[in-house]
Amino acid sequence: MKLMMVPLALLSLVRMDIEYLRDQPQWSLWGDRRHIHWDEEDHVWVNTNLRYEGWINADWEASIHHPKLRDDLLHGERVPVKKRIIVVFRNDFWRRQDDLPAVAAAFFAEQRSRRRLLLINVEQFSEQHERAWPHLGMLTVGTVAHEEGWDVGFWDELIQGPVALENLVEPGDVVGLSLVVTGMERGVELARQAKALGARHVIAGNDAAIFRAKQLLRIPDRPIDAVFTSNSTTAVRLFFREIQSKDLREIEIQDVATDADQAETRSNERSVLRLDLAREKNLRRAHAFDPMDGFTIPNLALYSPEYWERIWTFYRSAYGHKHADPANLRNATIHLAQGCTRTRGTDVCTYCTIYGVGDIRVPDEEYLARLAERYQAFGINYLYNVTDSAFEMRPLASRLRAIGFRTNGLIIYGRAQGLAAQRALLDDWMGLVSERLLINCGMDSGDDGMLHQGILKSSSSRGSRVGENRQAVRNLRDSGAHLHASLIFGSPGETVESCERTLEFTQWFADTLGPQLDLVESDLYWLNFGSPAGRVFRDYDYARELAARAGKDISPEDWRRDFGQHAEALSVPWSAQQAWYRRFTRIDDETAAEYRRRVVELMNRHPGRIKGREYAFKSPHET
Ligand code: B12
Repeated sequence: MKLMMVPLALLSLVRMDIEYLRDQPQWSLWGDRRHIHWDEEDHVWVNTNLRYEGWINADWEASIHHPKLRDDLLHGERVPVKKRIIVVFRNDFWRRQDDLPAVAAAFFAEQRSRRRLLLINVEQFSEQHERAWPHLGMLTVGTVAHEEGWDVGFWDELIQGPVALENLVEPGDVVGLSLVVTGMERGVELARQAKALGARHVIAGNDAAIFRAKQLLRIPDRPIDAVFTSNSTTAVRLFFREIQSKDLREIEIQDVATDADQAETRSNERSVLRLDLAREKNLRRAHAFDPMDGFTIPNLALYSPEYWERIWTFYRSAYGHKHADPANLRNATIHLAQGCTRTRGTDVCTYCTIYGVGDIRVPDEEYLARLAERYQAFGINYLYNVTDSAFEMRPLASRLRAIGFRTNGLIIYGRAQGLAAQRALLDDWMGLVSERLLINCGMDSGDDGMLHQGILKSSSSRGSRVGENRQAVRNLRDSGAHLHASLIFGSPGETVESCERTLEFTQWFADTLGPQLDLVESDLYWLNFGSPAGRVFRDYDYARELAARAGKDISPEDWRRDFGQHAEALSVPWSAQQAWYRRFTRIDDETAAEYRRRVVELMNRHPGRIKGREYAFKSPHET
């Protein structure tokens, strides 16, 4: 009897995996690549080119007699691909370790460590921030790795506090660090700890890592082995597929850098974005551009129920009073489209450190329908769309309406220029919610000089940006939408008078909107690598231009001491931040801090405001 069990026990230790060979479709994927996308769920290509063919009408009539044709026209032609059967050892056996013979357990422990990914959202000031939103970036990477058969664990320092790696990392693990500006130094320390605990590889991604990939990979003791230098999920998928059988040095994947020289220079400076755009155009011409890269339907259940409960509890306590049924609020971040309409591909506000703003793409209805369905099925009823600026994306609003998209509430980013000029579009967005629409808008300043020259809020020099800010507020009031405004004190050329104008403007829109004004975040002008203003670390003439805006000048020695010497740093030192004020404004960081305090006081008198997010970010150095 016992002997009979062995083959069965052995059989229970393997699993048959099917690999779908995307590059081997069963029949040709004809037509324009933009209308062909991969269906992750059914593992087929979906070719919707039929919809775009001139002779569609004839087809439509004919299709009445040919259900397949009608189906292809309606839902796209579904093209299966060749498959490969892979026999893999079960990586969840460790949950059943107690019933395995010791030899097998040891053997499989080794197997298991080959495919465990631990993702960490690194945050060195976790106590400072609101903890009301899940980390969609980590979840997206985790979803892709999990689809490739990896066991994925998460730790979000923003939500869960500092991570104790010794409790989580096991020999052979891959540790993934999600790095934004407030996590760089700590991220490098955690990478060293993870290596000391036996992690096989430490990889990094997210905006700050993307903008400082070379610098991260140049660190002498190589704490970080690879940096993902874009938002590409194809790069993530290929990495977790190939690293199972290849050594890191053999890996050659676009946008995965394992060596500083390999890492592309990333920045929101126009000169760099122009190169990115040219590269994209060439890929499109060669039909090698995947318009759906970066769009992945997240597996929301990969985050634990405890993680979700923490977020929902925090959200309900901070924002609940703005909702009809706070007790049943289930909020989440969603990625409905990519890019910022302000950029037109190459022109970015001088302080912006969001990677990918020039990459503007809107997914098709079929994808949006599946995405909305996934969130609905998980019970999410309040969505924060993270698209850098979605308001003016008319195709997105119309596709959402076409698929019958509806949610209790929605947050989108919108530019004042768009809100002022496209009143009707506000009603379109309002039509997608049953309770509330919140527009997150960088109003930034009440001074035209700051908005036109300091921040370069728009590529058009015509008209008044402050006038647009005010018209945007009036349109929001009339539409019933709510506002989350952000302000900045310290743009190039800033003076006490321009700060006063910003304060006066804030009082005006608070009075104009009343309860429709939810919160105002005020900020210093943060100087970060990757922003157009980051050029100041490499370009003395640009520094002179900035100084001239404040009626000042800067000597080469002062420039080198204040900025030049930090060009290769991982993050911008506070001294350079203070020098920014000293050299390029007519105020200083303390005056800016004082105006931030006055905005907080103004909002503390505003009935129904959201508490706890007055300061977008307060550096520990700040008074
Ligand atoms: C939603 C959001 C939040 C939410 C949720 C937390 C979070 N970080 O997601 C909240 C409001 C809590 C938040 C807080 C903060 N945020 Co924030 N946030 C965003 C926002 C609007 C969207 C992020 C998002 O969900 N994108 C969509 C997902 C799918 O993509 P993703 O996160 O970029 O991840 C992709 C890639 O980067 C990559 N990736 C990401 N992580 C990893 C890890 C590995 C191992 C790999 C391989 C790949 C990888 O793969 C993902 C799929 O493509 C971005 C702006 C933007 N549009 O990116 C700012 C942004 C990321 N935030 C920023 C900052 C500074 C902060 C704060 C520090 C600010 C503050 N208030 O103090 C805090 C703390 C951040 C933290 N440690 O989490 C900055 C970062 C700037 C920079 N260059 O570093 C951004 C870019 C905004 C800005 N104005 O510059 N944020």
